Amino acid sequence: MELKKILNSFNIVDNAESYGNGHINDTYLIKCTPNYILQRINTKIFKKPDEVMDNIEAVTKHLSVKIKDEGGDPNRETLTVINTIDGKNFLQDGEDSYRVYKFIEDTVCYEQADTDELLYNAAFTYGKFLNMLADFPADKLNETIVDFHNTPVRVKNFEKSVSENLSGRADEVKEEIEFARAREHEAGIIVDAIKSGEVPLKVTHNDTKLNNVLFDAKTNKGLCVIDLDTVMPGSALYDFGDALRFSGSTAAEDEPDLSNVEFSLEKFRAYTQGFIDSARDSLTEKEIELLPFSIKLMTYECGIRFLGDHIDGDTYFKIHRENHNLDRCRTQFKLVADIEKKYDEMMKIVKEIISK
Ligand code: ADP
Ligand code: GN1
Ligand code: MG
Repeated sequence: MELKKILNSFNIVDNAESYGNGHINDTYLIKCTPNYILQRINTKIFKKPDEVMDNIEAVTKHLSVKIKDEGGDPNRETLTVINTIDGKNFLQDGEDSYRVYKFIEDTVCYEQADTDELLYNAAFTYGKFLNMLADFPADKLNETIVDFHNTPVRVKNFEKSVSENLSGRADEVKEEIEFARAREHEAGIIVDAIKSGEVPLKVTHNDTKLNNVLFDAKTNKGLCVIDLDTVMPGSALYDFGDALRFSGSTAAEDEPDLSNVEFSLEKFRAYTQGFIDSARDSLTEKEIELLPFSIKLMTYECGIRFLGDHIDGDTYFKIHRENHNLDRCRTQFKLVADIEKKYDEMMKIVKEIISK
């Protein structure tokens, strides 16, 4: 369907321009009064867009009540889904699915965290998000991507990609495959702790990149958590670990020059402080003990996903240049190796923060 007709289905008349840096959905800014965000949901990845949108509608309604109760502004502090003229929360157009959100004005979205203050604020915002969803009935949520952070399943899928070698590239990345294989034995640590009950299942975001938080342009405080497609039962460790996978690096996720890529203990300290300050009361001893490990595991998991996609022939993550997924994989593996070196120091920092 042409864009004009899609927009008319949401009772919007105006133009659209491509927006944002997500790897999954196609995002457009619709410039009119007020502005909107239009997204084509990637239905190769989210096979049941109706279930995704039912989750998002339920979660944002819940958040909206909490935000109002705390004296906040739900129009800015959570996403607002705009229905179609038929009252549906998304538009199905043949194979394609589209949704519209209110555009949240006067915000900034960062691709990298350059100050400790920003890291602290991002962590506080994701911690608060977990707190606000602590009483959301998890059984009402659809599992939009099954086994999303089940790392042993991710390892199995990775091994399948290597053995199928659809792109024929496996021979060129032997070193990376070896790196991944040498760490496969640690893949089950968080899922096992969930199974044994030492780590509780919670409603979590599961994709806590820095660019999934909008910051208030005036105060630079974290304002709104976006990209709610993967809100599902999970572990707070997934949210903490994935956030530092992205924000703890001294370089971008796709930095081609690995000499620029390190895991920063300073960034780690700032983020951990913000996360503990907001989520401390709900964290168990085991979760606190596993905080540094969760970063290593989420970084490893993302690395094998990028490498698997490179070997599959780039069918999952959007790429913008040749070997883009391989570059992304290499930054993740460089970070894993650096985290291994800095692990004792990271444990020490967590202890210091907790005992304050
Ligand atoms: P993806 O799943 O592809 O990552 P996102 O939902 O994260 O897509 O959106 C991509 C980008 O669009 C975000 O990083 C942010 O910059 C911008 N964005 C998304 N929703 C809004 C909104 N409601 N208001 C303002 N900006 C938004
Ligand atoms: C994708 O949608 P986006 O760009 O925020 C991916 C995450 C990865 C991330 C790596 C649904 O996130 O799991 O960690 O890329 N989202 C999905 O940058 O697979
Ligand atoms: Mg995103």
